[in-house]
Amino acid sequence: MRKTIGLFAAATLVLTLSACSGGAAGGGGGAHKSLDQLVVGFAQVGAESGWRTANTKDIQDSFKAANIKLQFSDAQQKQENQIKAIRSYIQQGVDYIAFSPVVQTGWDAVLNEAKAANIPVILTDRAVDSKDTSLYKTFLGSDFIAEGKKAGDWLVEQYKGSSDPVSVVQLEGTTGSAPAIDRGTGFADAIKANPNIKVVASQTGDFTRAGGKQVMEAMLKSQPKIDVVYAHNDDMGLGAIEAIEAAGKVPGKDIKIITVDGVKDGMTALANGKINFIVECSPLLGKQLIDTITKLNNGETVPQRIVTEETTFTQDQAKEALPNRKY
Ligand code: GZL
Repeated sequence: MRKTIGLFAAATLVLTLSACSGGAAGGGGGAHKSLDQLVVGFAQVGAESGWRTANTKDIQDSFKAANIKLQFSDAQQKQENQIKAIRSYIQQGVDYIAFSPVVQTGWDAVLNEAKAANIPVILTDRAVDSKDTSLYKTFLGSDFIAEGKKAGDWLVEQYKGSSDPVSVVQLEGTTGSAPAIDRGTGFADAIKANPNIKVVASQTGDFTRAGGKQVMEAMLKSQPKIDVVYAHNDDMGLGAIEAIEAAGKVPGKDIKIITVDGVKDGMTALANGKINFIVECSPLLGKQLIDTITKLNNGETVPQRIVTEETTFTQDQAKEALPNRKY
C-alpha cells in the first residue's frame, strides 16, 4: 500500500513539473531554460521579394548570434503550407512558434492547437484577424496603415494648390494580407480630401517584381492616362518600371512612382530618379524577436503590440542613405 502511494505521489510530481515547464508538447512561457536549450519554430511566408529575403536573413542571423535553435520553413506564399509547418512545430514540441501570416484570416484553429499544447506564439511582420488575442503573445511589426498614409500624404503635397486631375494606379500586395489591406486603407484616407487625385485602377501584383510588371503592362494598355503608380512594395514598383520603359515612357518623370519597403534595389532606383518616394518598412525584426522570446522565457510579460521604427526617403535622402544600408 505504502509503495502504491509513493508511486502515485512520484507520478503526480512529474506531471506537475512537466505542466510547469510547459508539458511534453512545448516549453511554454516562463520555462526559464538557458537560451541554448530553446527550440523555436519559424514559419516564413516565402521568398517573394527583396524584403522577405532580408527579413529571413536577419532572423536566421539573429538566432545564430543568440545561440537559439531555429526550425525554419518557407511556405511559398501558401497559407496551407504555413499551417502544416506550425502543426509540425507543435508535434515536435518546440518552445516557441513565430510566423508571418501570409493572409489575415483562417488562423484560429491552428493557433488554438498551439495554445492547447502550451506553446506561445509570436506574430512577426503581419497580423491575423483573430478576435482572441490570447492566441498569440505579441504582434511585432510595422504599422501598415501609417505607411499607406505617408505615401498618400507625400502625393498630396506634390500636387498642393493644383486642381488638375491626377490618375493613380495602385499595385496591391498579396490579396488578403495585412500589408495590402492596410497600405490601401492608409493611402485612401490620405488622399480622400483631394477629389482631383483618383485611384483609377487597382490590382494585386502579389508583392513580386513579375506580378508588378504584368499588372503595369495591362494598366498601360487599359488606362488613357496614368500620372502616378503607388506600389505596395519596391519589387512591384521595379516591375512597373520595366513595363513603363518598355512602353517608351520615363519612370519617375512621365509617371511618378511611390513604393514601400526601402530595399537596396528600390533605394537604388530612387537614387537614380526612377522612383520618386519610398516609405520604409523595416525587415530587421530578428533582434526584437529574440528579445521577446528571452523576456517570455524569463517569465516576463511583453506588450501585445510592438511597432517597428521606420522612416521615408526622397531621392536625395536615398543617395545619402544607400552606402550605409544593411540590405
Ligand atoms: C511587410 C511585408 C511585405 C513587404 C513585401 O511587412 O509583409 O511582404 O512589404 C513583402 O515586400 O513581400
